[in-house]
Amino acid sequence: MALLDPGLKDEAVKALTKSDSVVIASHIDPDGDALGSSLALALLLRQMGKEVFVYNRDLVPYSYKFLPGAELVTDILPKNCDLLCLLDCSEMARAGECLSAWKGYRQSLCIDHHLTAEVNADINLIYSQACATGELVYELAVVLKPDFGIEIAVNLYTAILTDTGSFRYSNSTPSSFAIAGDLVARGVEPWEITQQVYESQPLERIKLIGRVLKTLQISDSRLAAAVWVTEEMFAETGTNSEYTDGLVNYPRSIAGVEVAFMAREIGPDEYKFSFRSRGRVNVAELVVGFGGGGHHNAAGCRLKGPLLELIERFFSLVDEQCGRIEPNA
Ligand SMILES: [Mn+2]
Repeated sequence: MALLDPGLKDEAVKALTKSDSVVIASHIDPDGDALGSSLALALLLRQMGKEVFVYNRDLVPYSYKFLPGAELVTDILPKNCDLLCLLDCSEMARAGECLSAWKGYRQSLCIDHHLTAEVNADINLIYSQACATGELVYELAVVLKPDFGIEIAVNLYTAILTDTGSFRYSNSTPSSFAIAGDLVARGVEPWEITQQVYESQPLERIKLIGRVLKTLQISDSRLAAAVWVTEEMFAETGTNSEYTDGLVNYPRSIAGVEVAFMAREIGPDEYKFSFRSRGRVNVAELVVGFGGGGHHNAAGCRLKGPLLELIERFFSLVDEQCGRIEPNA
């Protein structure tokens, strides 16, 4: 069930083994996979005696502060290292400072599972069949340090748990479960991780959910649903964008809804859209014309314009993709 091509895996293992100093970077607004896979690799390399830096432009969200090694994350990109590893990041625009710094490192390695991967490193381990970047890091970990312990296991488990939506999404494969099983055998306590990730919500977040759900819009066809969140709502509830993780799953959970999205205000009349599909519509395709990217079932883009018009536009696109309406003559 191993995904990594043996030749490429060898190349990656060699690059990691011979490098004395390594920078590990992942996408901005990091999620459980970005952080879990980065920290797992970082701890692994530290145990191998390397100097390791974990770079992210953004802070570690509250729900992932428990991850072993979370304190290693820095928003200052170290220069002059032997190797730059970019994890779980398909677009250079989402890598923070890495794009400009890319050439400042002796070698680069990309490990990712996005459908729309546009990153070109010296070595590219890009497998969209992987449920999480954590799955690919696991395959490297069992080669680099077969007896890796609980701290690395917790990070990898969290990466896979969160990117599979707790093993509910269609990207949950036999290997997702097999790897999770191995990680549990290494000492991971599933309920402990569940509590940290999903059941330690600040009261402010529940208040924010209440505000956001009031914005619910549903298309005439009932195939698409949307919610939005504004700076004003953050101010009213004492929250920020960190608290919006997973909110888009509420509109998607409506019976019959194929695609749901959440728009988050990021500037005057400017929004970051996060799309989730139930499976029929490829939302990575839906956003690619708007400069966005992602996976079949989860994608995003940034757009300017009056919000309600943008929502209507996406409602029509979803209808078209579902083949329910004829395009206007
Ligand atoms: Mn991921």
